[in-house]
Amino acid sequence: MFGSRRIAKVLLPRVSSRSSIALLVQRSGPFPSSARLCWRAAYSSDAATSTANVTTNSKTVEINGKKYATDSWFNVSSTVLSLTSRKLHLQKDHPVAITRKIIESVFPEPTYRYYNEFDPVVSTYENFDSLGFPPDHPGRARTDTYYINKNTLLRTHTSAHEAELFRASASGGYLISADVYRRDEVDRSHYPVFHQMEGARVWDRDKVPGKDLAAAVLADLERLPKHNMTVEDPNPPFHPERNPLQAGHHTEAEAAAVAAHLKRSLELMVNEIFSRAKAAAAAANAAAGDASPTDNKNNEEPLRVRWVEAYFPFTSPSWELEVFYQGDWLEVLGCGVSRQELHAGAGRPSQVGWAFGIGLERIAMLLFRIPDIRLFWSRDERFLSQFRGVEDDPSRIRPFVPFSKHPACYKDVSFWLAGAFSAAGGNPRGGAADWHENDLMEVVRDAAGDCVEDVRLVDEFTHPKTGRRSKCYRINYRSLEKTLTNQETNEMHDRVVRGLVEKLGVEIR
Ligand code: FA5
Ligand code: MG
Repeated sequence: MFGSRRIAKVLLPRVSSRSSIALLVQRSGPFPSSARLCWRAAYSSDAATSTANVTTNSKTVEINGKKYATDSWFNVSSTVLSLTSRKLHLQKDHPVAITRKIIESVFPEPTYRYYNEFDPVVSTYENFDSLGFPPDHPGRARTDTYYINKNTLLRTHTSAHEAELFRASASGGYLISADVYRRDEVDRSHYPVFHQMEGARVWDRDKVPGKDLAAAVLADLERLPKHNMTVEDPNPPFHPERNPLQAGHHTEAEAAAVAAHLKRSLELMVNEIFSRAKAAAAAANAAAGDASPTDNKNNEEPLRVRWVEAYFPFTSPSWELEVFYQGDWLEVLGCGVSRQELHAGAGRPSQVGWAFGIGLERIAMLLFRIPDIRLFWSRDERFLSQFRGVEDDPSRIRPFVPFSKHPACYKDVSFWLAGAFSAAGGNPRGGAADWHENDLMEVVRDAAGDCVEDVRLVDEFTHPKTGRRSKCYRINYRSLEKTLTNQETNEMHDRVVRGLVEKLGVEIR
């Protein structure tokens, strides 16, 4: 019954349920409330789970030494809870921390202040409302976000601290580095916990010389270093429909000046990262006695970077920066001119500025050529030793050398969706539309942890008579650290199957 049914044809491309905060805004319609009813808690309410810093029981959860009351919204697995204490961005010589330090060097003190210790537990107000997310925004769904209780969650992005820092107004700019949490798919570039760096720069229109904001911003732009990287930027600084400036708040000259300062600042950051990546590859080649320094074998692709228009509820106009990497455009950050409502709401209506949010793992993967996001969580010396001494001396950065590629073993699981998910289940909403793949991903992560490389939907079927729906997922088991035995893989797969039955109520085919 739990057999590994193999289906050769991969039927559907994978679509991330949440590839970005920006994307989500474009989906409309209220969050399907039935999804809430379908969730069964990912932890046993009786059995207290305990790790170094985390304890849960049916009523409270302790995270980083603080206790929080849980309620029916609680959906954080013990695996994810156990990661809240890791703080990779603060771990000396960890690639995430090294990447943070390099980015900080491009945004120097005292103009920028660094905040690296904010607690991951925030209110729904901080994470969503303070940033202008509408009440029915899909990002608030329990299928996408880890809730402690109805009003408290694990932050999904570092922007959760924006309003607080705008209010404090302690410096001309800031950087926040922190762990962020999203229920998401399982593959080599997605992990339920990753690290973001948020940056912002503000000017006070009442305090700049002659109250000429645009001139002050342009003068600061002039003081920034220049770079000779080619950047594709085909769109105008703002567009009335697609990417409007904030009429009534900013003149065209002001919006254009802030946008130019923002883009140059971020281009300098990308240039810094890629210059270091290039130097690292050249040094590795030289050490391997590989041809002359002019041999560009591993860097044959010239760096390509482009700006694309984007949407965030808390910036306008907005952009994403993409880098051409391994044959495709990879989004590395989102940014824009901060919405004036945020400054006003923080009691600083005369402030104007920009903000950005970047994924540190994504940048670290480019910088060190780290092929799998799970590696960042490894405590294996063969991983960690490759970065030792680099934080204090970034000239020692070298491309990561994979220590092994252990064999993969995939197993399929086929099941009928539970009544509430199934068209035959009498759900007036059509049921199956409320099936959330992220719930399955969470069960898999909980049962098999980092031994799962990816999970893919390989078959779907609707029974022509009963309307019952079935799905088949292929789970690819591969440890980064050792060769899994058949028995280990089978045991993990059995745990996955049991978890799907117990937590999602599916019926195994
Ligand atoms: C945000 O999170 C916004 N808060 C960014 C922002 C800040 C915009 C300030 C404007 C002003 P987004 O969801 O696109 O946006 O994520 C930002 C970056 O985080 C992405 O560009 C990417 O580099 C990284 N990221 C997002 N999801 C993942 C993921 N699942 N795994 C790894 N990195 C991710
Ligand atoms: Mg995005």
